[in-house]
Amino acid sequence: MAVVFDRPHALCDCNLHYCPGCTHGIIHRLVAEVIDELGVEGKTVGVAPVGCSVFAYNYFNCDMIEAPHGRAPAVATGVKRACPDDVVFTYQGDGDLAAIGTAETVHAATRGENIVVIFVNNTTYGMTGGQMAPTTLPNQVTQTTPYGRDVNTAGFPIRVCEMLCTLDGVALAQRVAVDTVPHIREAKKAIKKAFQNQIDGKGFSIVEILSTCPTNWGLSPVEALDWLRENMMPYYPLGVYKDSEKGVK
Ligand SMILES: Cc1ncc(C[n+]2csc(CCOP(=O)(O)OP(=O)(O)O)c2C)c(N)n1
Ligand code: SF4
Repeated sequence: MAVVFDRPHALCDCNLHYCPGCTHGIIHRLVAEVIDELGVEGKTVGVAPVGCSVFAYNYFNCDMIEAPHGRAPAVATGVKRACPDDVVFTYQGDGDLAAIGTAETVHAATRGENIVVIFVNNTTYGMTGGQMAPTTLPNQVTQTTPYGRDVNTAGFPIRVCEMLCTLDGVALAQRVAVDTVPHIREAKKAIKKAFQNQIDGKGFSIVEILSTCPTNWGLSPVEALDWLRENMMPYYPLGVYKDSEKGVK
């Protein structure tokens, strides 16, 4: 019988620990499908973050390195410079990438490091219980903003793609989402383009993926997808912010 749907080879045959309705699992699958389709599993090195996706090093079949909190772009820089023929990607949450790892992210981007950054934005510190992240929306209730994020005291959320697209070293900055099948397809195309950019030596590519955290948002999986659409998408518009072939949005 013909197999029409299977686990990508680049994803290990094991159970993922993510909560029901968490979209980290979908994003893992998309990255693994791209690795399979580009035929680069044997020379791919992934860098796992601190956060819920820390166990990414158990889930991908390629070589994986665990980076200290926020330092994945620096670790990826070292790997890529030492082994330029390898295909190197980081997988990072918004607490990891846009809080403690802001400097590493901005400087790897402006240096035009030839790496792929998979940036999972769920507006919260998922693993540690739902504290405010740099991406938490204005008035969003979190463990550390029980009355909602007050921008007068906590500042405004960081729009990472909009910020990075101003840097000359960036080849691709695109924001996608994984809330619907068409969006999931678009997300995969963006991830594939980012990997292809690296193979073609084009420089730093970041794909920001709007993702859910039903557990810390206090919502069911379906409600979480609605919340993402209604609250995240207006603040974080989907689109290509920079494509070195086409310029800045
Ligand atoms: C140096 C350091 N600081 C803080 C922590 C605690 N910590 C672990 S995970 C995490 C938040 C991760 O949130 P995010 O990157 O948004 O990923 P998510 O869990 O939401 O996927 C924090 C603050 C740590 N492990 N190491
Ligand atoms: S805490 Fe949130 S981000 Fe972490 S696995 Fe659960 S739903 Fe996903």
